[in-house]
Amino acid sequence: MSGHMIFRCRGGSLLSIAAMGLALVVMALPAVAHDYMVGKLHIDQPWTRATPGGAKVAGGYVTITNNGSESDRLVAVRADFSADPQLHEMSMNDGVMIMRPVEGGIEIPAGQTVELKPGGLHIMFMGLSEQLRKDETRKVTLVFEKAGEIDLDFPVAPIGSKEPPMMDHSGHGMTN
Ligand SMILES: [Cu+2]
Repeated sequence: MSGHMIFRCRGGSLLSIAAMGLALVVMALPAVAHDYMVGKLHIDQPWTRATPGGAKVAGGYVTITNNGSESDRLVAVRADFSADPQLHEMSMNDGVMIMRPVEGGIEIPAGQTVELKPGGLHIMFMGLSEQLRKDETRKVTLVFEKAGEIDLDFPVAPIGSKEPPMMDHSGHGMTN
């Protein structure tokens, strides 16, 4: 009986050590949030890409998961730095890949994840009013039909990136 108690006690200690380790790992992560919740939607890893000087467009990317039981729809995007943010899809036209605005917004079906990424569905920031430089961050508002609006931080990846920028900016600001 007492042996059983000791076993449980040890188990408890191990668990709390593991929990402390996890807390340390969480604390070591950079403070920049890269995932968000709005209503039943989980929004992960928004990012955009640096632009050459004078460029008038930039892409925007984000992953949206609908944990609800009803379909929702990304209907609009707003951003201070873009006169006309649009939602685009890629499609083949006479053997050539083209992009065009998505009619009626992008559906986020119940229980599914929709990824906006280079070469697929994406946000297109038209009419840029300023250059986007790597390591900067831009505020962007996504508007959903049911879940409503949410403001996100879009970190800026280097020109030509196919993937989100590294989130760890430790030391950033000390060297440049
Ligand atoms: Cu586009």
